[in-house]
Amino acid sequence: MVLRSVFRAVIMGPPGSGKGTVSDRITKSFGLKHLSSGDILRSNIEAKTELGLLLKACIDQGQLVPDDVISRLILSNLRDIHTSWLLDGFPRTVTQAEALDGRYSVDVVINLNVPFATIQDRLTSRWVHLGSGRVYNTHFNPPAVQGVDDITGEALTQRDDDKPDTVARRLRAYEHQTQPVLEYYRSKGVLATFTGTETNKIWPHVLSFLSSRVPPPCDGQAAMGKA
Ligand code: G5P
Ligand code: MG
Repeated sequence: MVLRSVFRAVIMGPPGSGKGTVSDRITKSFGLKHLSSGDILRSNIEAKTELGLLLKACIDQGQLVPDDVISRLILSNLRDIHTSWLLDGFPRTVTQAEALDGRYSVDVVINLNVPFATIQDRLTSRWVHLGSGRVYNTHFNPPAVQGVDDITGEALTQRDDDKPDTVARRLRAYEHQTQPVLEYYRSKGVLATFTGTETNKIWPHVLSFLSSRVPPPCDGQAAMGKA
């Protein structure tokens, strides 16, 4: 039996920088399992779990949820994944990064460095499919039929935290609480920053960077390249 190493990646960037969009392309190209902290929280809200009800106000106001709660939630999800993974939206504070470090060593951190000025417009025209986390945008990547998910045919919704005031608060939280995490990973030598205003221009650089680093998936099925 040939044993292959597990590859562990994190994707970071301000709200609306394209983490979900790029994660989807990475998943299709490299077969990494995508875990988004925001998607997990939103599915708890949708399912009206105790945790979801407790955290909804916090998320709707554009504030980060408590470190211990999100760290426990993500680490318990990771425990069930035995293949290569990509974490999106976690860690978001140095405390969370230390909690992750205590359990796993991260191979690369992809940082999408998109200017704040580019972001506001993107979020107000975003539509999401709650079940899968698939993201659309009325200008950038519209669904085939307006308001409907391409794959399932289910209705798309807009996120409660995509209102302009809330987006401004999320950007402030990013600046004060999340940017220090970039320094944390830079000092560990795993940070790779990709700067730009368009995902389609950033993506080829991410693709080529990961192509030389991600080991082939165990079943060898995931196609490399086009997403
Ligand atoms: P989330 O869900 O992690 P954010 O704020 O980090 O939310 P968000 O909003 O999900 O990030 P994104 O994933 O970076 O953004 O971006 P995206 O969805 O791919 O793209 C945004 C839009 O732009 C889409 O409509 C897309 O189609 C479009 N787009 C992409 N590229 C382009 C382009 O080139 N051009 C154009 N025109 N459009 C483009 O977290 C939500 C909340 O959960 C809590 C917090 O309250 C947080 O605010 N939370 C945590 N709290 C504490 N700790 C954690 N670790 C937490 N994680 C989540
Ligand atoms: Mg996202």
